[in-house]
Amino acid sequence: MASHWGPFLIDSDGGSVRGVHPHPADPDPSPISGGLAAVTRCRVGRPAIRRSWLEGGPGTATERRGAEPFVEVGWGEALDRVAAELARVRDDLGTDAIYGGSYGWGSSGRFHDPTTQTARFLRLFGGCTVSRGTYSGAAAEVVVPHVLGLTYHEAVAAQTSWSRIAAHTELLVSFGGLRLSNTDVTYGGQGPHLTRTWLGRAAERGMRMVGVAPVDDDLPAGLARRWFPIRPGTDVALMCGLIHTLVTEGRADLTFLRRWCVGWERLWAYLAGSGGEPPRSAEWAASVTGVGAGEIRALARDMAAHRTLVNLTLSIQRADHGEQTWWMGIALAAVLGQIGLPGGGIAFPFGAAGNVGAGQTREPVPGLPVPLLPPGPVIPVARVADMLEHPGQGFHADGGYDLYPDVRLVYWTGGNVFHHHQDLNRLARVWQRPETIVVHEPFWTATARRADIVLPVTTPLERDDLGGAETMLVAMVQAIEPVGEARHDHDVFASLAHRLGFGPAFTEGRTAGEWVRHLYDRYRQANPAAPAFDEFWAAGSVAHPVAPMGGTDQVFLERFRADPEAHPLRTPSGRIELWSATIDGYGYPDCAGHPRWYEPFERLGGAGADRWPLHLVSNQPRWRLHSQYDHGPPSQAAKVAGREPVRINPVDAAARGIATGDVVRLHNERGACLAGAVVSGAVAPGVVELATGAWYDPGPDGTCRHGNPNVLTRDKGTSQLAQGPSAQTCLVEVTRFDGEPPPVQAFDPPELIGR
Ligand SMILES: Nc1nc2c(c(=O)[nH]1)N[C@H]1C(S)=C(S)[C@@H](COP(=O)(O)OP(=O)(O)OC[C@H]3O[C@@H](n4cnc5c(=O)[nH]c(N)nc54)[C@H](O)[C@@H]3O)O[C@H]1N2
Ligand SMILES: Nc1nc2c(c(=O)[nH]1)N[C@H]1C(S)=C(S)[C@@H](COP(=O)(O)OP(=O)(O)OC[C@H]3O[C@@H](n4cnc5c(=O)[nH]c(N)nc54)[C@H](O)[C@@H]3O)O[C@H]1N2
Ligand SMILES: [Mo]
Repeated sequence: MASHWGPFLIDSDGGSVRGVHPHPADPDPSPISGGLAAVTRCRVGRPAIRRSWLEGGPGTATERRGAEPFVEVGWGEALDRVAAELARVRDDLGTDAIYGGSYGWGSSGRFHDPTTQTARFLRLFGGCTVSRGTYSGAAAEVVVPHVLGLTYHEAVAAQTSWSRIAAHTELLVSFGGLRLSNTDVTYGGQGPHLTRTWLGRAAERGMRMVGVAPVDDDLPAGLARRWFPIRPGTDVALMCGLIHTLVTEGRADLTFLRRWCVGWERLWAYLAGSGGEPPRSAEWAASVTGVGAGEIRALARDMAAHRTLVNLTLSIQRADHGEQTWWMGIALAAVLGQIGLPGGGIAFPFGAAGNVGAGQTREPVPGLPVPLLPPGPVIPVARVADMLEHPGQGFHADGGYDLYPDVRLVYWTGGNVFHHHQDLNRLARVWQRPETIVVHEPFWTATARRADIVLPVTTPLERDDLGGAETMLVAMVQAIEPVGEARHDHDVFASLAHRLGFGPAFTEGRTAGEWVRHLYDRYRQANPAAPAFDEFWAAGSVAHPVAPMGGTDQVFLERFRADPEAHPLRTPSGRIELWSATIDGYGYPDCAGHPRWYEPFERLGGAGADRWPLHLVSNQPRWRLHSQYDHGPPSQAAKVAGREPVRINPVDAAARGIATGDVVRLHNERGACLAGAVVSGAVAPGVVELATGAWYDPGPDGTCRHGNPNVLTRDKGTSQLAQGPSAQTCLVEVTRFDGEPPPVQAFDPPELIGR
């Protein structure tokens, strides 16, 4: 079986999972697979319709979403009602009134991927309002093309190979650490896990690591490593201090800055302190970051004296003004002058996904074809609540200006917006505005519970599919019967398409099983050495001929460095843009023409810290993928007092009378949640760490009883440039919860009325 967290073998009795075993080709399997033992639990058994919607029609008592019972109906009735409602909204209000942005990871599998299925269906239907970008890398996705002239995905595929890092890098300075557990996962399909092996080889040869991060175990244990704790959200200030030191001490590579970059003079004028601004020196950086000025200078010297790779993870851009961390990080590498040299320069986002540095493109296994997007509104993905709240209001993004559409119908598959979006109390309010919300889900997630119509769908264990990863193609052979009345997303859309008059266009006359064979045959046309389908299916997987990008031994921006005239970047200047006339021309107050420090809306030592003295880091969970299989054994084993664990430094815990195992309350002006305390020196003083994805479980006063951090985060765009999520900018207070804590009800199904 293939998954976002790697290949594994599944042992089943046809109805349930008996065991999940590591794949023989995987040297470092992920614990996440263990969650699949719970695949039959918390399932949506039958199509279900919210009672008031069923009785009163679209728009009835929408404030009761998530609070009232569902009526279970047959598939025929559910599909008739969904098709009629789609047609009503399209015909009366137009397709802009349907939001099909539907962000989420769903499950891997080339054919059954719910995002692709939904896009094909809604585009053939006539279109809808969609979203662009990701919660993962929204700011990076917009900055990288402006600065390096590559799309974000081109740049990630072109990253320096691990083999080159292992052979050449002397010092790896990583902003956001290099969290091995995060490399368990790659969107769309992870192959065997090799990051630990590569890091080990690099360390054996003598590579040292510096992890700039609020959490110590963001760096793998057992290697030559140094933890550089920093106040969260202040990386740009540290980068400024490093650059300032390099320049004033004569260690900057001015030749590189002049020949390979544009805009250095303007950036330096800012950093040196002009127009009444302070010089962005090591002393200034120390006052912002909490790191000593001497340490900053020592790190700058170390970086200049060695083959140094500057790595940027995604967490540092998922914050207020997140665009700046990546832009200034590229500037720092440019000042060091090692961009394009083996093992030196700039890298991203190692430590945020398992396939970075694999030196190969994603296996070209064809997926379900998606027709062109009909014209219609496109919103930055994390602006969904703004859209629902402010129809007709204008918004800026990357030089464009548009109006939010008036959305009346929301169609969601493969995502859990009531885990992933910021400020869930606000989302719950604006979620009342649409007239109809349709969700396809295997499980009774917080999002499914807040729908009007829930259609139960299968998981990958209940269907045949093709799994593509870097080095292997996996036969995802159905392991168990569909649970309850679950159907495949594809079959649901095929039935709807037939009702709406475009069935043959959607299915092209193929069943799901026939599509899987058809896609394999197309793969085989491109890879003639691959065996026939039946042979592949029986073998379970094939190692496939990989399509190397510049060889498996590539160096990021090597050709550009070798000859910038012959191989210019696709930026307006052909160089690395430390000054972007394009961005400057947008005239944004919150994103200038060169990277710079902006005060975030809150931070330790800055705004808000007098009221909320702790910084909340909501990072990725080790024991699950986001909210998926939170009810499964590995995630449940990590819970403390039945709640999501929150780690707090011993100093902060002592000041609050908190001990490991206590139930605690995290709160700020946006919301509150309970969690289970773990006192640990692995988090810096002033920092608390609560991973994302605990199933949202608000009590009567809105406090999440289970520990979803997004009741605390603010729903604000990074800046007008990218409008990405700023989840990592978040201050809180933590107090011990005394008395009898309320029970967690996240995993109890909603009240269901049979019919
Ligand atoms: N505070 C804070 N919030 C964050 C982040 C953070 O760092 N801090 N990180 C953000 C990031 S980077 C991301 S990517 C998002 C992740 O947010 P999501 O991608 O929304 O999270 P998942 O839990 O993976 O949700 C996938 C859902 O799809 C369902 N599903 C699985 N397979 C199928 C299928 O075949 N069909 C259908 N219809 N459904 C299926 C699963 O049951 C699950 O409910 O969270 C974001 N939120
Ligand atoms: N096991 C597992 N792996 C995953 C996922 C999962 O759900 N489970 N999700 C995947 C997804 S969708 C994505 S997008 C990637 C995300 O990749 P990232 O965004 O890079 O990962 P995070 O875990 O959010 O953050 C990594 C570390 O950055 C540190 N950090 C937070 N704020 C700051 C800051 O302001 N400055 C500095 N210097 N460090 C900071 C935190 O201590 C945190 O542990 O991970 C992927 N990997
Ligand atoms: Mo992500």
